[in-house]
Amino acid sequence: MVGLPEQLLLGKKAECAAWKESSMQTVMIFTICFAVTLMAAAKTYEVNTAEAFNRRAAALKPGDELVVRSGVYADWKLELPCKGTASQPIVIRPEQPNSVVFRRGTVITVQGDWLVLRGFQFEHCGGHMLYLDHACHNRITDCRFLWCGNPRWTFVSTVKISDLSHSNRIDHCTFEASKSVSIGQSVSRNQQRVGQHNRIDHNIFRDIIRLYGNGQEAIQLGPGGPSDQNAAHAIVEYNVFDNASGDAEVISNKSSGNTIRYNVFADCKGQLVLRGGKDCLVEGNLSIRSTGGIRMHDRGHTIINNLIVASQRVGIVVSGGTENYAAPQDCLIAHNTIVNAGKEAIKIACKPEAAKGTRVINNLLMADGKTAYTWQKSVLVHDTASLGDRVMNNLFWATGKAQIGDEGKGAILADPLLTGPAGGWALGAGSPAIDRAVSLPKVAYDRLGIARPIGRGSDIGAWESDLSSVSRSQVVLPEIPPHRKPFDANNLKGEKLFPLPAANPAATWTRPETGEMVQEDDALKLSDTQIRLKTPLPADFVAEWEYLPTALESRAKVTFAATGTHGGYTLSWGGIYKGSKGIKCHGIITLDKAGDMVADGHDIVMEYCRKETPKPGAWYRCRLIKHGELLRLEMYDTQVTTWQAKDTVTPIVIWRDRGHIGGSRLGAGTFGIKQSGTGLWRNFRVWGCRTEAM
Ligand SMILES: [Ca+2]
Ligand SMILES: [Ca+2]
Repeated sequence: MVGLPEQLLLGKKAECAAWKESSMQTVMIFTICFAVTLMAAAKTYEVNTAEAFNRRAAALKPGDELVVRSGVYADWKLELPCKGTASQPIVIRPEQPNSVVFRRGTVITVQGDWLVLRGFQFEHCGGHMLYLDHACHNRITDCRFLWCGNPRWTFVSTVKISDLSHSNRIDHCTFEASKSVSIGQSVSRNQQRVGQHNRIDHNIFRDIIRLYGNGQEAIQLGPGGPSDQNAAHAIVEYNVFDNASGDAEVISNKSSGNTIRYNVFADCKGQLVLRGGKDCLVEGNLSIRSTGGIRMHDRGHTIINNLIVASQRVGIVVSGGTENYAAPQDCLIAHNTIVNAGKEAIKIACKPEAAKGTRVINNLLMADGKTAYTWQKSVLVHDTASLGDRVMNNLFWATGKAQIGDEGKGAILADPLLTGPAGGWALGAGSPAIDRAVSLPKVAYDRLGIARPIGRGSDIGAWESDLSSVSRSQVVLPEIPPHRKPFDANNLKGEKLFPLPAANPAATWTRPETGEMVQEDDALKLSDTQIRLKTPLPADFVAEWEYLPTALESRAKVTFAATGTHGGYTLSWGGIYKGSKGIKCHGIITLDKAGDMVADGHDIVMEYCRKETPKPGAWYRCRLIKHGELLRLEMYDTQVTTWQAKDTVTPIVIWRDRGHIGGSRLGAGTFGIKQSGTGLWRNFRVWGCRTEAM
């Protein structure tokens, strides 16, 4: 066992550290607790208010259960200071599975130990909503975190693990559409410590859409800085990252001694990144159809048995060192199988500082040269750092326009004869990879946990097996999520409802007596006024418009599915928001339903955030879809963010109205625009939804 720093034994959490520090002591404490528990039978308490929850939570004993009655609760501030034991954990759960939804400003601070928080759903909660604050041996399991996080500051973690929080487990949870970091380990104020032996396993991270240039990683193991070099011994395994595209780093590793294994990455606009820290093990992960597989910095990493398929750019990048990014040193990249990377299967960078001492051995590398971008060339190994003989005994198979590149020493140039379904391949009979690996004691198993070697020697690549041995595998990776077609609102568009020919008097805006509406060119200039469509819209529609604020202070709203002038859903944006750190954001979009805010504050920051004035002439192209329970606002063009590729659609607000907020789902109703200050509107169009699409 790795010894904990001495300071852990001081102060409030001395007890927490002591659990780990001495097994003898642990046994004694267990025995005492067990005896006490036998005397006082465990109890179950039901609560339905935050006050009752906190009052009960402060007094819970080992083995007790705290049950939250079924319901939807907003803005509960909860504290869990109680302590269970290893054999008698305290369970906090909903009355029935999935029957409790916490939303918006709900915050749970766990300071206790041996607690199990199970089966809750969190919707639109903000950053740091679940905080493990000097808490140990807790389990967060079977919870769903939907649309949580802080879009104003994407670096904030939804689930935050503090520096003195050890041996916690977060498992079988779903993180969907997170707006900032989903799970993050933080450090102490002096940047030196990071929590140890935490395990993040069997979770799903799904549909995370990038809102900003940085932050919003699915998992961040340490925030970077001096703590990089401290051992966290985190284990991240059996997680699925499905369209987890919040940051170029799907997992950002910034601490040492971590194990990241048996995860599946599919369709992510990013990759697994060892950004800082040393001595990490990256084993048996599967990456498919993502931007990249693995990128690495710093020293002593072991990257083995990974399968990287159809990565748009690079399979594995051994980065060059810079002032802030340590050059890789003494790493082992072995027994990986990389198929059809669009650019390099393995790229070894040299600038500004070249990787040193890194070995690239027994990898199976093949490509057919079909790249995602016409300007790309597929090269199997591009060794700009001149590792030379340290690239050895790899199998290369380049067909079509692909090139072998720097083959190093002892290369085998032959078709590996992969067989079986894509992603579940094995080496076919007579494969030149069989038994041809040089012996590496560090790689005692293959990617499915089968002991190497079978036969006369280990096989090159990630498998030590033929098809028959797959059934004996010790490791069962999560299923690869199917590739989903991007949502396309054009497929929903049916009959055009607005604008209709001028002869149709129903297709006009109404304005209140006091309103001012001036037509300038093809745009409506609205100043401190509101207008409304004369005809209500159907329950399902697609609306598009373009908008230009004339000042940062300008605010605008669209309200739809309203009854006359009342209720409805309202999307608001514009104005100035000043965050806790004094950061000014402009153009923040929020959604409410019948006056009840859906999200914690704000949903999204538009491009002119942190700028002094709106861009003159920068029209924001918006598209609103209301279809069944789906509400979706898209921004369409380069004005949304500076980092977006041209002409991409960015979904800004996606919400499924399941009736948890503001009563049951709203149907047909009026559509109105409200302008505070001055803004320009143009090209307003509405379609009904095609019935066959419904
Ligand atoms: Ca990042
Ligand atoms: Ca073999």
